[in-house]
Amino acid sequence: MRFDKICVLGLGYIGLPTASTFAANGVQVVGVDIDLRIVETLRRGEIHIHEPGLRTLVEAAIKSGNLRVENLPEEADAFIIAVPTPFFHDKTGEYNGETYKLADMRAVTSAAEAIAPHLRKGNLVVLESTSPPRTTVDLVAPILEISGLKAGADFNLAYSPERVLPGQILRELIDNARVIGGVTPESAQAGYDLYSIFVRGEIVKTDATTAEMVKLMENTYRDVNIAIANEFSRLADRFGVDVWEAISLANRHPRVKILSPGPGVGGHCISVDPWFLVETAPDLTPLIYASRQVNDSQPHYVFDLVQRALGSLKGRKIAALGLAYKPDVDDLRESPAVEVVQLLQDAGALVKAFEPFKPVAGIPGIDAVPTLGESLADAEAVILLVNHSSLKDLSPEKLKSITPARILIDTINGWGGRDWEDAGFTLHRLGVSENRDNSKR
Ligand code: SAJ
Repeated sequence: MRFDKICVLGLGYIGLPTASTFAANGVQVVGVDIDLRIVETLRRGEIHIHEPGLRTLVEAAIKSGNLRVENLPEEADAFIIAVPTPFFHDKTGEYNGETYKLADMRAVTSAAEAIAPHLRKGNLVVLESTSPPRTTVDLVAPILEISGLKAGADFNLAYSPERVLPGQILRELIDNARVIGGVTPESAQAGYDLYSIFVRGEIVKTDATTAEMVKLMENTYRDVNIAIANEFSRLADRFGVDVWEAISLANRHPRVKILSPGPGVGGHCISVDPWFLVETAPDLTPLIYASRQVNDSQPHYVFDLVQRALGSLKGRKIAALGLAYKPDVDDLRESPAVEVVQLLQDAGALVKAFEPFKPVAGIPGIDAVPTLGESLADAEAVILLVNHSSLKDLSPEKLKSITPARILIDTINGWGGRDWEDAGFTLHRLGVSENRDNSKR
């Protein structure tokens, strides 16, 4: 199948790189976003998200004339839906007395409704947004069929999850293996033809619901594995063990690969997607549910660690380093670091937070300062919340020269393995017991 012109709906972390990469490969792309500020920003040649290499790619795509940015879709050979699927913050489901989160599919619904009037025979529509199982067949197909055309017969419909890692999106978009699930084998083939334009990794065809499950299984697998790492950090703390040492030793086993504990699981994917499985089958997902509970409670565990280190928090001056949901990205969505800061503030601490990738963080109620120096200047304790390269590379000498604080709390193993004590600091680390008795273990 030939694709001369495509419409990409949703110009966020996935849609914008995807649209620009198609444009860079000679396809006429209409990038669509309902947010007029995003449309205007892109038309000015600027971008609204931080992702290495993205600015250059978008600029080139727009300059070449291959990428045009609009706020409504138009006729095209293919449509890609890459809109957010968060969960509702104001409503939940319930099963056996336990509450669970519900996917907010309104953006997918609106995108499909916006495509329907422009749909023609022979078109391909691909849903990329992470969605609960059966969304493509049960939600998207019926909306598109309002056009009078039949999914799988008159037009092709497929689900293809994105799997790119924020921070490495441009490379992974091209190199990662890609799954294309069609509502019919012909739809899967059409999806295959579309992504073959730029994907160098293997493209594997399947049905739409399998592809949806694959995506949810990948992120849920990671969530469950991070949950066990977080639980290990709590156990190590109780038993006087250094969890980082224990993990590195366990990982020498040829079939063990324990992930890293930390202040919790954030971002718009791993902390959200497992709920899509719980929501659709709460009776079958006790493990997934429990893992979500462990990871969601990890910021509280970190808060307890700070309290153990400092005693009463009221009026204490704390520098919080890092607010992003993970290292070396600017994304603050569902960030456990933000939650830790909020918990500290609620307990009366005077927190000055510094996020190197978003110096003016703009989170209501959080005092984010624009420089590291400002955050540290009058602090009595410093808490490392995100392993950003620039923060974990701070040496004891450097830190000593810019802060009077001598208490350090490392929630992410950024500062382990250095001689902080010689420099006059006391270092508290997540998953490393305060009461380690080296003589008897
Ligand atoms: N985290 C830990 N310990 C770890 C690894 C991660 O606490 O050992 C935390 C991170 O700090 C972060 C969260 O988990 O808060 C998620 O980070 P991540 O790097 O694991 O994943 P994301 O959300 O940035 O991207 C994931 C990826 N999925 C998998 O690795 C299975 C990516 O490939 C997906 O494309 C992306 O979700 C998505 O969009 O779904």
